[in-house]
Amino acid sequence: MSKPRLTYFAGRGFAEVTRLALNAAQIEYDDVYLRTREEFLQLITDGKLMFKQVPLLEIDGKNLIGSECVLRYVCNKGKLQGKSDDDQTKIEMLSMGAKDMLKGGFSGAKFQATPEKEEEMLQSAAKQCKDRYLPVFEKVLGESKSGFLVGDSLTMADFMFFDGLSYVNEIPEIKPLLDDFPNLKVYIKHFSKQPGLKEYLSSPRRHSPPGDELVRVVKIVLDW
Ligand SMILES: N[C@@H](CCC(=O)N[C@@H](CS)C(=O)NCC(=O)O)C(=O)O
Repeated sequence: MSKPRLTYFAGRGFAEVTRLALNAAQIEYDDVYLRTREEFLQLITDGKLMFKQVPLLEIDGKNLIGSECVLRYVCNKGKLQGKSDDDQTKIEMLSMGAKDMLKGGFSGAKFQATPEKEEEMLQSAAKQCKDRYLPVFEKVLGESKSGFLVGDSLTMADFMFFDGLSYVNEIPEIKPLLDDFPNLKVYIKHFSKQPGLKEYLSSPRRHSPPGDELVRVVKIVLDW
């Protein structure tokens, strides 16, 4: 069987949760980075992008799209799921919260038209995070015996939450927020030393939060 191929930009964005899950499942894959408009249009011509959007994961003879659907597929394949219906429901709820937390703007801020708008978006995301999302995850982790969000092993909820939390941890002006959430600091360390993830997170394949170069390439590829 050929190696899975994950096509996206050379940045975290919508692909990062799948990269985290593939690495945790220790599934070898190739990252294919889009750099030109032509490469993107070719994928559409080839019928690989159902809704003309990336990321695309080519795996098991399928063209999978939709970041959450792709993540679910990889979690199922890697047995990174809940062990009961109750656990699966918790996973879904926490994943939704983690997704909304990220939607607040940590990854989108860099794509704003002016530095003022970028700063405004970052600050608003930080406030939402502090008031609504981080206290919930802090409490859940305080009650967890395994150090994971649900049950005794990694699940989709962990990949989605860690993705959002990484921005908080890596954007210097937002990072002090974590001082009020000791369990989250422990969680970052615990998650980061899991097999497969430890190697990935310290490798050059793990991208930084978006910078000017990523914004430039995305604008070219998507013709913004
Ligand atoms: N719901 C999709 C959204 C993906 C998405 O918006 N991808 C952007 C790149 S980050 C894209 O391909 N945009 C092209 C377009 O909408 O024309 C997912 O979760 O994967």
